[in-house]
Amino acid sequence: MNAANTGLRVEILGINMASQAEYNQLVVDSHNVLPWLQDTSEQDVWGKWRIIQRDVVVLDSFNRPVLKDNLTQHDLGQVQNYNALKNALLQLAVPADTDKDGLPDDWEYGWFGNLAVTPTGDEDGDGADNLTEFTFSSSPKSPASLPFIDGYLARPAGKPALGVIFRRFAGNAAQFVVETSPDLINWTNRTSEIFRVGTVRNLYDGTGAAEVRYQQTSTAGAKPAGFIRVRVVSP
Ligand SMILES: [Ca+2]
Ligand SMILES: [Ca+2]
Ligand SMILES: [Ca+2]
Repeated sequence: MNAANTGLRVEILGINMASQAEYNQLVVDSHNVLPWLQDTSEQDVWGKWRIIQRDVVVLDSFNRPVLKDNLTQHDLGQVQNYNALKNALLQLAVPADTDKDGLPDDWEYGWFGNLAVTPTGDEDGDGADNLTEFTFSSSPKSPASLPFIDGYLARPAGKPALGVIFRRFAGNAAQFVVETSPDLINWTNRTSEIFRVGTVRNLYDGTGAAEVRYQQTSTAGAKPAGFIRVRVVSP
C-alpha cells in the first residue's frame, strides 16, 4: 500500500506472536515484503491489543488502535472484505480537520482533548507555535520538546557535502520541500543537487513522528558554499 500510494502514508507491518519466533525464518524465506517485528513477553503487543492469529489492527496517525479485522473470518479473497478494509485504510490515511485550521482532529484531540487550540497558539510557551510543533512532530505541551532539525557534513567520494536530518509528522497534512543553495538566493530541489537519503523512517514511538534525511550531491557539495533549507507547504 505504501509503495503504491506514496502520498497516503499508509504503513503496513507484521507482528509475530511472542512464542512463535521459530517461524520468522519461514516468513523471511517466503519473500515477505512487510517490515516484520517480533513481539516479546515484555512488550506483549498481542496481549495488550487482544490479538488473535491473522488479526489486522489499524492505527490512526497517533498510533491508537481504531479498527480490528480478522483475515480468517473476512477472507480478502472476497471482494467485499477487500474493499471494506481498503476503504477503512484510505479513510484513516487522510486526517480529518473538522474546524479547517490546518491541525488534524486526531492531533488536537490527542494532545488537548478538544478542537479549541489554534495553529498560532503556543500553549507550552517554547516559541514554536502549534502548527510548527505539529508539522515537525514535537510536543505542543512540553517546552523541552522543540522541532528537531540538525545539519551534518558527509563525505561522498571524499568530497564534503552538507546534509540535514529532521523529524516530521508522518501523516500527509503537509509537504516538505528540501532545497539547497550556493548563495542563499538561488534555491533548488533538483535531484542533481540534493536527494533524500533512504526512506522516511517512522519512529513508532506513539507521537506519529518520522525521521528523514537529505543530502547534497557531490555536484552541489563541490561549490564553494552551500546551504540547505526545509520548506513546508500545504498539500
Ligand atoms: Ca483542526
Ligand atoms: Ca509550542
Ligand atoms: Ca514544544
